[in-house]
Amino acid sequence: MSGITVHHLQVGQGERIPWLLEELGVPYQLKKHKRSPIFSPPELQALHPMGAAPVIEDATFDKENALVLAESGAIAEYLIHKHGNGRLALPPSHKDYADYLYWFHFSNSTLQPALFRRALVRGMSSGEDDPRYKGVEERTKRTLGHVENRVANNTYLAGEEFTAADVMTVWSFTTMRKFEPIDLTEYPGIHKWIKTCTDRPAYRTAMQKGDPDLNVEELISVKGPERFAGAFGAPANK
Ligand SMILES: N[C@@H](CCC(=O)N[C@@H](CS)C(=O)NCC(=O)O)C(=O)O
Repeated sequence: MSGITVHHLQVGQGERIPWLLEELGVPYQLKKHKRSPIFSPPELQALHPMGAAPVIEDATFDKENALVLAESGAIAEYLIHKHGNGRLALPPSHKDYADYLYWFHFSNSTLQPALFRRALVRGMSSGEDDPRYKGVEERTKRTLGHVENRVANNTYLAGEEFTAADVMTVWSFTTMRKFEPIDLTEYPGIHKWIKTCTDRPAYRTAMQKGDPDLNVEELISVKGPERFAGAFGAPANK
């Protein structure tokens, strides 16, 4: 083994990592895995105790003992600092450093859990009038409104510079909508921001390599893509 290998479970958040590497201009090998039928296939589960993607193997510094790293935020920081000279991160001296940190972490710490929670509670509830669903819906709208407010007033999440915070977050409004729909009619700022980010050649190249069967124009449309076959979250009584 040599260099960096990215394990990507197709139609999933691992798309962030090839995108980041394309932006950084760092070479990598891409190993694509298919969902089986929803969760990771056995060969991907065997790579890391959590059995989830993305996972990278990095044999750059030790060919005999490749580093194995999971968790997209950790992978992004590792690649930026070990291979990317700190590009796409803002340094502590930057005026927007705190905003960069906040939005980088917001993606996996608040936004993704909010979307998953809504999907799961929808599946458990009797319908959209169910008080359990209404509670999480209110919370999710607050979360989405927070993102909307940010990108309606700034070109990118960290401010005026495109950063890894955008790479971490865009998928929640593109491919993730195959699992949990979000109609962007109410969020014109988010729609404009995802279009700006996904117009980048590095995004297009990464998606073409990792998920050539996904239609990017559908992913970035206002209404969003068709749902993934077998996605959870349909009301239990339907
Ligand atoms: N917080 C983790 C989440 C990883 C995760 O749940 N990945 C999903 C892909 S979207 C996965 O591997 N699902 C299949 C499984 O858990 O078996 C990260 O950001 O890397």
